Amino acid sequence: SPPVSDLLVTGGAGFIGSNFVRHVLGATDDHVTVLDKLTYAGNRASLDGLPEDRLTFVQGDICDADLVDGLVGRADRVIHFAAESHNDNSLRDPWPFLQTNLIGTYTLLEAVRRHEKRYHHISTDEVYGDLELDDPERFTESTPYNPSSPYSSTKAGSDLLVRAWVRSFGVQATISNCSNNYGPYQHVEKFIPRQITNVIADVRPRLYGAGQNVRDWIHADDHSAAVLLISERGRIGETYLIGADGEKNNLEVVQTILELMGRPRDAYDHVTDRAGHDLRYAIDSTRLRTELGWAPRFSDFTAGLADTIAWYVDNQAWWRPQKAETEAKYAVLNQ
Ligand code: NAD
Ligand code: TDX
Repeated sequence: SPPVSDLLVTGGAGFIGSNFVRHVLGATDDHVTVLDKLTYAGNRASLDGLPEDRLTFVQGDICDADLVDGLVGRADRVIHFAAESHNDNSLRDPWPFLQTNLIGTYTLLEAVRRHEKRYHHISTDEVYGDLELDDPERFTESTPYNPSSPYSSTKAGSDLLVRAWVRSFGVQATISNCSNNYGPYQHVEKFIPRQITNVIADVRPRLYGAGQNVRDWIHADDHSAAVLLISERGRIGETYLIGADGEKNNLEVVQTILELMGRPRDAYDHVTDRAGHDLRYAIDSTRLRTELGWAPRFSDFTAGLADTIAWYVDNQAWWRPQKAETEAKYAVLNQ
């Protein structure tokens, strides 16, 4: 069996980070140290029930260079999920995005450079901008960067820092850019959990604009498996796109949620569109599939969505405390 590693996972109390920690503790014998600031988006309860002898939780900021230096020095490899992650928040107040996404990534890169540790950087397909609805091409590893929002521009900037640290300082890093994730433990500010929890609360789902915008959905557990594989076997300096051929427009997603929850398919409202709203994302994940042999396990979106709805129905204590505050933030934008 492979030697046991100590993984430093930043943002491990967030949506994708907590799914990743659960995945790693199930699929390997590795030990995980989570570094998470527990912002509004982080929740310690998302790591409940995991084996305590293999998980260490540290509450702290990735911009804290002394703290990061000590933790990176003790780890075998670093997997960086922590970020400010929500586009709508970045339109209200960009500053935390610059701080965490750019300065935080810089702080981690300096530490992995000093300690010569392998680093995997989690990013998004939003760095590539958007596609026309009828564009036959999808995003690949060579698509030029063209981000639209404060969120995606700071993620793009963080990716470019990683590339520069690889080239100029020989840092042992890989990057992945994934499409839209869904699954358990996603904050109720995001599209799918917002609509599921609205319907549970008897509030009509809210569709931005006409609902024609397309997202390429992947289950968070498929993302986790890809990240684990790349962090172990990906080629240093390479970028891998992660996607599961899951393109759907927002209207179709809302209608599917309504149908699965026993409501009429037209029981939603149109609200003010997002400023600068990207039209379509779509990922070509050929490199990841052919080079590393990854394939998604959740190929049926409707079944994955039904499981996700069941999770939000069964875990109301996890999301109820955030719901009112989240909706109050949206009310300011008339969304
Ligand atoms: P999330 O907002 O649910 O979680 C982010 C986590 O990072 C939270 O636990 C938060 O407390 C923590 N954090 C924030 N600032 C921090 C700081 N300064 N120091 C330490 N911890 C801090 O986000 P998510 O949706 O799980 O996204 C995780 C990563 O995946 C991000 O890098 C995001 O860009 C990327 N990504 C997300 C998606 C998606 O669909 N959600 C798709 C592709 C890529
Ligand atoms: O109430 C809503 N109604 C609506 O129509 C919300 C919250 C969103 N939307 C639309 C906007 C998008 O077209 O749904 C789509 C998905 O919205 P979000 O969940 O906010 O995700 P998106 O902006 O696509 O970004 C997500 O995927 C890429 C993550 O939040 C990012 O962290 C990731 O990088």
